[in-house]
Amino acid sequence: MRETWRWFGPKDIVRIDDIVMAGAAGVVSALHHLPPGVAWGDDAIATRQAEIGRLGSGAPSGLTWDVVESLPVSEAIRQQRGDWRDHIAAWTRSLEALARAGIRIVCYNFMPVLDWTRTDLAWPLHGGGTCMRFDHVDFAVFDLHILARPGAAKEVGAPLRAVAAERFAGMDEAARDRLVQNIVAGLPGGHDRLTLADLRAYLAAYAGIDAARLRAHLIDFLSEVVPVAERLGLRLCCHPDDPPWPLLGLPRVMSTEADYRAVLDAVDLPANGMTFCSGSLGARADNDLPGIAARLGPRIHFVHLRNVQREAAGEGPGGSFHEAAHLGGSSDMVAVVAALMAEEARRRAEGRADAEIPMRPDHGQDITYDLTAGRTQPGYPLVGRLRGLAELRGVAAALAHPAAAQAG
Ligand code: DNO
Repeated sequence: MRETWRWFGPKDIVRIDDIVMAGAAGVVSALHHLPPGVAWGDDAIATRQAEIGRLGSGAPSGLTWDVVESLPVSEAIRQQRGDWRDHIAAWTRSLEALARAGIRIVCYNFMPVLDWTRTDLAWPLHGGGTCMRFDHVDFAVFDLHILARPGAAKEVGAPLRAVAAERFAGMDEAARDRLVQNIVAGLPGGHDRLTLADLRAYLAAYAGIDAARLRAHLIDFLSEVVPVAERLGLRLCCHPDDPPWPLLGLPRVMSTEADYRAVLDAVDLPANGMTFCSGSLGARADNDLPGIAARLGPRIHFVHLRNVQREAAGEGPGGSFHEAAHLGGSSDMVAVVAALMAEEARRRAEGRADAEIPMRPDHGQDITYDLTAGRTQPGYPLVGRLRGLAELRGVAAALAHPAAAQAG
């Protein structure tokens, strides 16, 4: 796999020099300053490519911008309201500009309103490090008592309602505020921090949109953009829902293998692909990660590798989890890497030009120097990701080595 590293642009706490020292070959980035619905221009893309291409000293970095993450899909497109047709046209123009710049892989997601969601951005670990965590009780506290969403009480089961009520009663104002901030935090470099009022307005807008309808909107969108991508030689790859189940009564339709199968089959072209994110998919015990990598392999255009520890075994979708070390946690990362490498070998045998799949170490725990003031960037610390990349690189090197068979 081609080792890449997510970089949020010049505002990122990690420098291009750091990425080179981490040993990555390519960069994953986006024009985070441009809002969804606006077409990306040639100049802005070229500027980001130039930033990626040089070290702090001005010398060439040797890095290239390999993957766009994300080309944002607007709420108008997801809901098919307002300017949604113009937004699809803008998305298509962005694809054309990216193709002119030689950038071929484009990741996006179709999660309504909230992208990745955690209740704690700095959960303490043994030894002093921290990680991100999703606590299903805290989330129910937010839903039932802070957002006070109409309908929440009907959806949340009685036992969880009771635990949530008790926890809410024990939280002071500061703890409640922190929970709100964590849930609506958004990505570093992004501008999608929401207020509770924004969130309520979005939820109201989704009143008539169930999972079937959202999936139909996704398929409508893909029916327009995938043929364009195919013609331009680009590969689109939808990121899974994180966590992979509905939140706040909002539908989520890219959470399981069956979800992907439905959407990949509906617009059955190679350009319609998947971002295989082991961390997002791995939050559900019923997602068979190596099996998904094998069965959907030909359509995997980009890979995120990270691990989660599911905390309540057998609880099914909706339970708590935290972000483990890359080789720790509930998912068998070696089996995942092996399945992805088998897919690469299959592509090489077929003569596919895209045999090497770009992967990035996704998220990381905050460890050592990540814990110093000014080094915090939720999910995207330097040292934690460096550790993850180094471990994954070791797995890949070992699996590729002839001595691996001998080691048994
Ligand atoms: C979180 C990320 C996601 C991802 C988008 C892709 O850290 O994995 O926010 O970038 O969902 O569109």
